[in-house]
Amino acid sequence: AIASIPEPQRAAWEKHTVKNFEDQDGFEREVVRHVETTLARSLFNCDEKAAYAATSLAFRDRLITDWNRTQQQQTFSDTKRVYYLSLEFLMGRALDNAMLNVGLKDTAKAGLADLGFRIEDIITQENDAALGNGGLGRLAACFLDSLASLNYPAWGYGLRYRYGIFKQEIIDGYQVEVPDYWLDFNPWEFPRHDVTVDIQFYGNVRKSTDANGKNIAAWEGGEVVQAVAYDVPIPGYATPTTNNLRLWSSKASGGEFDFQKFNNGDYESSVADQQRAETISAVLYPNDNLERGKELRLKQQYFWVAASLYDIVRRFKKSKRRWSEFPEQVAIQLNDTHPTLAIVELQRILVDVEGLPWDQAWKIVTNTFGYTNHTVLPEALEKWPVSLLQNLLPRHLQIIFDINLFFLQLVEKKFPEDRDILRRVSIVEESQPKMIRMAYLAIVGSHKVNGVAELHSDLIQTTIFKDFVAIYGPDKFTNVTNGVTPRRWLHQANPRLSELIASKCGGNGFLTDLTKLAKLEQFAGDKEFRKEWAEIKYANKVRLAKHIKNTLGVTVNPASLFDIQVKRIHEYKRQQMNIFGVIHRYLTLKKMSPEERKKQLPRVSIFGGKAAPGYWMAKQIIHLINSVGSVVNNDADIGDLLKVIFLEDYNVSKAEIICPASDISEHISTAGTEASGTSNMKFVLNGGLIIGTCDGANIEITREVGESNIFLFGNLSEEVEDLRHAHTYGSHAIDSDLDAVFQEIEKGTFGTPHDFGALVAAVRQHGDYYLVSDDFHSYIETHRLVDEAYRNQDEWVSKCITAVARMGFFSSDRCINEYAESIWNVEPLPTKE
Ligand code: RUG
Repeated sequence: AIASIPEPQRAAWEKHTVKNFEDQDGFEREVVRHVETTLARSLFNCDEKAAYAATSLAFRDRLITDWNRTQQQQTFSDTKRVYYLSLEFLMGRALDNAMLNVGLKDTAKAGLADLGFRIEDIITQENDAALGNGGLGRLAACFLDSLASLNYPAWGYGLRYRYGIFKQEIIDGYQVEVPDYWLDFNPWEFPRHDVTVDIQFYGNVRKSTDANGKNIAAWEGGEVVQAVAYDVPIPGYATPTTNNLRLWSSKASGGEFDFQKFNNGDYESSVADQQRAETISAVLYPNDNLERGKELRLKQQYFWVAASLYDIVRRFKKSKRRWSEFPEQVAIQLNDTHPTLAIVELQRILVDVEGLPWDQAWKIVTNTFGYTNHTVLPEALEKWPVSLLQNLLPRHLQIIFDINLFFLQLVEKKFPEDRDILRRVSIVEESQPKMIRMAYLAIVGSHKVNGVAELHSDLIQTTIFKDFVAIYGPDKFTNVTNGVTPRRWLHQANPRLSELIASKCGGNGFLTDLTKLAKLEQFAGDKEFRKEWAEIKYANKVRLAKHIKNTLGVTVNPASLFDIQVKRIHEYKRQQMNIFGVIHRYLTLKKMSPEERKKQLPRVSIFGGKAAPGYWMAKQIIHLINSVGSVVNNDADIGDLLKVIFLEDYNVSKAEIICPASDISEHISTAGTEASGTSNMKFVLNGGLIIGTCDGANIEITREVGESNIFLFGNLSEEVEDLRHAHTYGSHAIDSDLDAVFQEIEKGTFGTPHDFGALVAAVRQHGDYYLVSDDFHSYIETHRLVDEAYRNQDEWVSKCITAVARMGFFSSDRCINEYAESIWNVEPLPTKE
């Protein structure tokens, strides 16, 4: 135990306690101090990187004092805490966010200018913390922001990957992956070398009985790897509450390397163990909505889950409460099935280590966990081979079998006549090889299961988890529609729009209560206001046009309609349909006379997103987009009427430039496939309209903003099954416009036709699983309506203003309050100054 300072000496501490800077002078003093001492530089060799470092350290110092205070108060008050377990946290940059949250960005801007720097140049020095793939990881980051801003006592737990999501380069139109080593300088983390946990793998289980005849299981042998904690402070907006994100890094246990081997000259194998241990947290798996069943991935999951639970249990034990009170002190949310082993690990700790009876332990476990499902796509549902678990985590496999046994007994009692249900719901899939179904384990071990948008939550209850609704009743299942943080996605990304909104909504209050945006609606008809609004949109488009020019060398006209689709590249998200639509537009323009062309609305079609390195079809889509771009962008007949842009290396900091610059953004997944989507919310919040299918959160966005302020098209999720059936068993006629597009591709207009053969064949010959042909006509038709609507700028801008005014529901604050009330049962605990 760490002793605190005795009473008589406390006065000295209090006298010297760190005082935060509050003004420009104080800020500059801190920057110069860090440059001259921490960084050992001076005014003669302070470059932008050093100025970034010193600015970050100055703000970090501020956060740390708040963070200490928050943690102390949370510990003393002994209230319930939330632990958010996520294998991904897509945080983006921290400095800008920290400056805005403590309300000192203007101070820093003036201070940096005084010291010879432009704040924009300093902010952009920072590497993105890109510890995630896409929506799931970014949602976790938005949640951390809301938890702190709403003063909830909460910690995030994740892995400290040395390499985040790869950097994407486009070379000759193809995606090339480059490693993202982001830790060369990271002032936002604190290594806690005193907080380490030994994590065991492999080995075997010895069973025995004690003097009272009680069964005992001991997990013995195997190898041990050390988990070292790295803490990242998470500041709330306009509150001193600063929460903690704890990321685990792996390290060989028992010293750096084997000295014996080293001294014998066996240098290579002396470091081998160390390297093997460090591999666990080395790299983020770059798959989005796809699981690949690799052993290292399972190792990552257990390593992170075991370290986190050890930490949580240790903290609970300090309170000296009874075990039955654990769920009153601890709520653990599983972000997808990736942390599902936490359920098994807690049961193991309670039964094997703490000696609780199985049933008592299981009650504690199920009352502690909540599980969020993020997908219904079969290829994304996690399953692990029994043989892999047997080898890596032998005791956990036994516990899973026991959990399953007791669960199936319950099912049998409830449905004695239905033999087939046991096979359907068993956690162990009786396949070859046998598999553990992680989603089923997560449901059985949690007290609440939620989907992330209304349609998605309905779908999980009526399709993939239908039997579980019958077993547990509907109350175990609920919906919490996703949201985004307006701090980063409006205030930080679009400062001018944020300021304009504040001027009409009675100040910055909308940033902490987004429903206050409603006041904007009355200005939708105000000419002067619309003019200011349109000017800001134009300036944001100019900013993106500059980025395009600087990175790709292509000139785009900011007066064109900017049509943007940025997200992971996936067949279900249908970027292929978008690019087929672009080709259709190109062909239509080509057929027109020069006079006719002059009447057309110029458009820039912008794409961005990464393909999983092993996802060949997604990579073909990227190639087609780039190939179409190089033809269209150089066609003198077309000029500014159509440009096709593929933005390299889409990430959080680029999204902050892209979202404010859209006129229309595309959210066009096959109905029923996109669980929610969150960029749809970001784009509307930034004053762009969307074209989308009736899928995920698009449906609720429509309900909120009104059907006249969104462009919906395509088949509904209820229709998908029948259409797929018809493709497989009937004759599948391809839409005639789409067929013309395919013929043009096959003529070689966009390069070797063979390169794109698979994309065409997927629709024509292989059943068109994603219904591109079925939706193509209404997609094209709806784009025509977009063009038409955009011509009337007054009305268009009115629509945008109205839509923003009605977006109050989509704040991640609303979302977190719903989780707190209906799943976690936790209360805010504001940090006192
Ligand atoms: O694909 C989903 C998105 O629809 C959703 O908005 C996001 C956050 O809930 O999660 C995404 N997701 C789902 N990412 N990975 C998965 C499956 O593991």
